Amino acid sequence: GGGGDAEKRGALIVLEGLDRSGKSSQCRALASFLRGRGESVEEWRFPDRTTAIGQMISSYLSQASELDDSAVHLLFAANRWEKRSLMESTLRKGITLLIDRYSYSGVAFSAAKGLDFQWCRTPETGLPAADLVLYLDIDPEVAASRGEYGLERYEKVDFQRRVATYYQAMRDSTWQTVDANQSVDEVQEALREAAVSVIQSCKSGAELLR
Ligand code: T5A
Ligand code: NA
Repeated sequence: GGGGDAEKRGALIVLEGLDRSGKSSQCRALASFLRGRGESVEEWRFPDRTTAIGQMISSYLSQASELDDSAVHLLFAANRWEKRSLMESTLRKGITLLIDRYSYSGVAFSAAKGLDFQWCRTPETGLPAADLVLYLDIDPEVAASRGEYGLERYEKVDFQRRVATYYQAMRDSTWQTVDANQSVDEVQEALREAAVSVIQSCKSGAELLR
């Protein structure tokens, strides 16, 4: 470390979890908490439904169209690759990215459909690596009781259980698991310290952009 760029680098923080685990709500709250502390933060999400690829994915998820399982897997990955250079330049400006779902969703959901786990990981290789993964751990039955569950393609309890096993297979030292069966405020409290700490280490150049 020691270079000016390393000192300015923002952190790549990812929120992951089963459908309805509370990722989007927590992302919003965490971003506003961090901004209140003077941090520069952008909130992103995948799939990014605003691009041409994202619109194909969105139509597939809402069950308005059918696609081959492998083809849709590659579209989800391509939707991250089309954002790669913007992700990297944003981090290099010292802006922290809070991302609602990332490659872990890509792998866990496709593997749960029966695609080969290693094959699923291949197109994710080379994307910017997360500095911190906040995994919102929820009982699929609790998730199913939350608002609007069941409208999208993957929102079925048995399927979500399989997704959870693939998430567990991807855990590494960047992961922090939070009990997402708790109230919105309790979950938020549990996320803050880890986020503040990783932003500090990225600023000090302790974590270099891989
Ligand atoms: N997918 C995604 C892939 O297959 N491959 C990929 O590469 C990627 C990136 C869409 C689907 O795509 C799959 C995974 C998904 O199946 P999405 O657009 O992120 O992904 O899905 P959304 O529908 O936007 O989000 P989720 O359904 O996952 O919900 P969240 O964001 O986890 O939950 P949130 O915050 O919207 O909350 C859901 C409801 O619960 C309430 C909220 O008020 C809301 O009503 N709630 C709580 N209630 C009680 N206690 C709490 N602690 C609560 N927290 C939230
Ligand atoms: Na969401």
